[in-house]
Amino acid sequence: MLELGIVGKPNTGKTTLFNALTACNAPVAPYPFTTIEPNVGITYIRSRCPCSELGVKCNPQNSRCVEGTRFVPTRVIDVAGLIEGAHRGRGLGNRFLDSLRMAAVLIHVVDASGSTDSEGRPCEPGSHDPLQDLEFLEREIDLWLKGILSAEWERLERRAKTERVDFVEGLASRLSGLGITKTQIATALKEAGFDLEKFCSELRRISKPMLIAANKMDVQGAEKNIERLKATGRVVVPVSAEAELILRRAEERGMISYVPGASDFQITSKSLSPQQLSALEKVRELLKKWGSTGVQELVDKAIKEVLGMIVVYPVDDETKLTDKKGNVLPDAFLVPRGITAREFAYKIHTELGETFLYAINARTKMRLADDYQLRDGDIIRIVAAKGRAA
Ligand SMILES: Nc1nc2c(ncn2[C@@H]2O[C@H](COP(=O)(O)OP(=O)(O)O)[C@@H](O)[C@H]2O)c(=O)[nH]1
Ligand SMILES: [Mg+2]
Repeated sequence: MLELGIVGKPNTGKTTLFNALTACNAPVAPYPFTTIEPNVGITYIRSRCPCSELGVKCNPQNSRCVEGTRFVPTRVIDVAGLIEGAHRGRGLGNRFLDSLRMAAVLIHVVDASGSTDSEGRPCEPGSHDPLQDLEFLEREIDLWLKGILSAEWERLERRAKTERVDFVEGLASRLSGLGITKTQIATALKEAGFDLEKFCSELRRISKPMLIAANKMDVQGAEKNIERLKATGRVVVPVSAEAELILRRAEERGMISYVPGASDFQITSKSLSPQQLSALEKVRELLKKWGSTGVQELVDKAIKEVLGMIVVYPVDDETKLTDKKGNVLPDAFLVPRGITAREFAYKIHTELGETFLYAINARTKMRLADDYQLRDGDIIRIVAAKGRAA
């Protein structure tokens, strides 16, 4: 399963975001290093479920469907606060960085209100410039990669003086534990040449793409910084992790009805205290202003836009849109954009890939060309020589 990594300096709201995304409890506190071990949980990416368009009632097995919106699970990891020097082990940074090994995409949480200094200590709102936090974090990840690679890189360089050396092969074994592929290594080498620092920076950009969560948008003064963060050209999503956490907790306790990502909610309980009501109304004001808390949009963007994934629905029966047990549109798979039906078959099951014959588009009932690239929302039946399909 894909993994989203939440990174940033201490106190920007990473754990609050993690808790909102996973609606489970991890310790939150306004001082550095509250999080010692990484928290790992499951969160959901939003996608339009074909059920409403096709007028069928779905029975999701690996995902959830709420009023025509399919929520597809993905792993999320809350990495403890990183400060400058983390790659050298400062503030346990090395260990924290190591927990990013399997992350496919990174969410960098910054405190857009500027009320956290560069070491993660609370400070007067607006007194720290969040733009300063962007480059430091990218650099720490570059240097962490450099630390992992430098011995092997030097060895390859020495050998290259006397023989032909394949750098891609040489580096691949050091990087396989980081979920980094040979293609990614080759691309980074092509861009950077044989400059190790440049290579690490390219490799980070390619293998750990990042977007910015401009958190604490509810605090006065955040708005101006959000515009400045956007002006850097990075993908920036304004969020209030705290507001989303309030909503998801209230929903969990049956106080409100709220679908993650929605622009409003309904109060469903009659026994709320005046404090609870006023906290909820404050959140409602925020939703009115920003359209949503931004949190659901953030993870949707991370997976779909930044990582370039699409959602595909495999079925066994293309007329009933069911699996073998009769479940309608049972599974939603996150797969890379550009994948072919045969490659998709391998993702479902190695054997299905090996015995793949052809695939059918369940919407048109037409057989797909071998080079057809799957589209977001496609419903696909795989026909294989052995066994009958997904
Ligand atoms: N105003 C505001 N405060 C927030 C928000 N998200 C987190 N915080 C607060 O920021 C502080 C640090 O949060 P925490 O999640 O522990 O940060 P971490 O160190 O990055 O994991 C806590 O006091 C949170 O309540 C937000 O969206 N708005
Ligand atoms: Mg934390």
